[in-house]
Amino acid sequence: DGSDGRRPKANYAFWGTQPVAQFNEQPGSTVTDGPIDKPKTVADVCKEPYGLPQNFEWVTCNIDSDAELKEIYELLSAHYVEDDDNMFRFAYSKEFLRWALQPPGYQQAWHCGVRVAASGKLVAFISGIPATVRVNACALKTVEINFLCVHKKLRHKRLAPVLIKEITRRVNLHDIWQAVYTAGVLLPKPVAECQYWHRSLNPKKLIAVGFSRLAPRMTMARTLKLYKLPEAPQTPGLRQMEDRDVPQVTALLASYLRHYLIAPELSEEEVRHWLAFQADVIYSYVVESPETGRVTDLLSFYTLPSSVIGNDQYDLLKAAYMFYTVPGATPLPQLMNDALILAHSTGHDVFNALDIFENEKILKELKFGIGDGKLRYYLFNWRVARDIPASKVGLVML
Ligand code: NHW
Repeated sequence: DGSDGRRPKANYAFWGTQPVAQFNEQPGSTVTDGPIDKPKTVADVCKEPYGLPQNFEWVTCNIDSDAELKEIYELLSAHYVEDDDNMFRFAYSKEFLRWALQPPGYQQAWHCGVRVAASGKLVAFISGIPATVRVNACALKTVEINFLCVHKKLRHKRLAPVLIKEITRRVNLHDIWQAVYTAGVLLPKPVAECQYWHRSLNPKKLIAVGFSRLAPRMTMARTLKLYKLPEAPQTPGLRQMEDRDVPQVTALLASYLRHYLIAPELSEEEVRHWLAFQADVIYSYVVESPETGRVTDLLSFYTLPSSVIGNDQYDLLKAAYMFYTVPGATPLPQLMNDALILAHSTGHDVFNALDIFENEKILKELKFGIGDGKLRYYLFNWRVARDIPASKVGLVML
């Protein structure tokens, strides 16, 4: 679309009209954090859905219905995010989508699809979930927008702006005026820019599918040895998180996330939802002190496989992504090493992490290699006085 992904495009026909920070804003002209639009009320919000091109219609998807969940799953499996070389495509599982789309307080109206009227085929989707996100000193009632997807045959027809405006309308009807989202692409204007890092767990498969290459002067045998991990975690007292841990984990997370400039504020109910162990979706562990019985640390990662496009040996790459991890009594490198061990022993091929939290300092020693993908964080209708460095980002989006 004219953007090399590193430099802004000359013109953003849609984003130039939206209440988001623009690239051409004078540096230093922004004094304080605050909304971009003039204040509005629910009464100001249009009660009718946006117009769609002929032959298309809006649908509110019911995630509880296996059939409707399957339609979203199939749309995303075939048409969602691919890497720059089109070798891999995110393959969120149905169980994962249910977890991601139904946190406490979720609104069905924010699971928004577009169908072809005649056939009923689902051809586009966008979602929002409620979240309280603190940005600097302000706790914002927001939605997190995710899973924006348009069928490949309907690309570049300006359908995405219609989806974005419609979800905005549906969210505004609930008196919510701010949103948070992440994307690999460069849009006006990131609040933070983060870097992906990857740690090989199953180097042989990663090389076979073209995810990584044998390093110069390295044999396969030496590579396997380099990345080899113990069978079991090393931290005494580390175990799967259980429901009874929720109050302590909520407090532990809250006190940790205070150190970051953008971070969620999570209720006990939300912690219960986001961190309940669910194999192949979300893996969560705590360290329980053998002396006091108190929970001192948290470690978690989620499973997001990618389809391997056009490889006849493998069709799925199983990736683990770092979620919320809190070093309390255990040093972060040790906790993260246990995360690698657990991700490996649960069948993941690679462990991905961003340079957010304190990760930057420890990724190299844990044998992560820098990726070629960036992830940008964006705020809708909220201006910040200063960009946030990756090391001050404390929010993970799925
Ligand atoms: S990022 C993943 C987005 N999805 C994918 O990459 C899947 C594969 N690609 C597609 O399906 C996580 C299409 O290419 C999409 C664009 C649908 C991406 N975010 O319809 P047109 C999220 O889900 C702009 C925002 O012709 P298309 C976060 C683009 O710059 N905008 O393009 C989602 C251009 O605008 P411009 C994006 O290729 C956050 C316009 O779309 C974008 O057929 C959404 C072109 O539209 C992206 N990832 O469809 C915002 N990619 O100004 C939420 C492209 O440059 C905002 N564009 O002319 C908050 C709303 C709630 C507020 C509540 C208060």
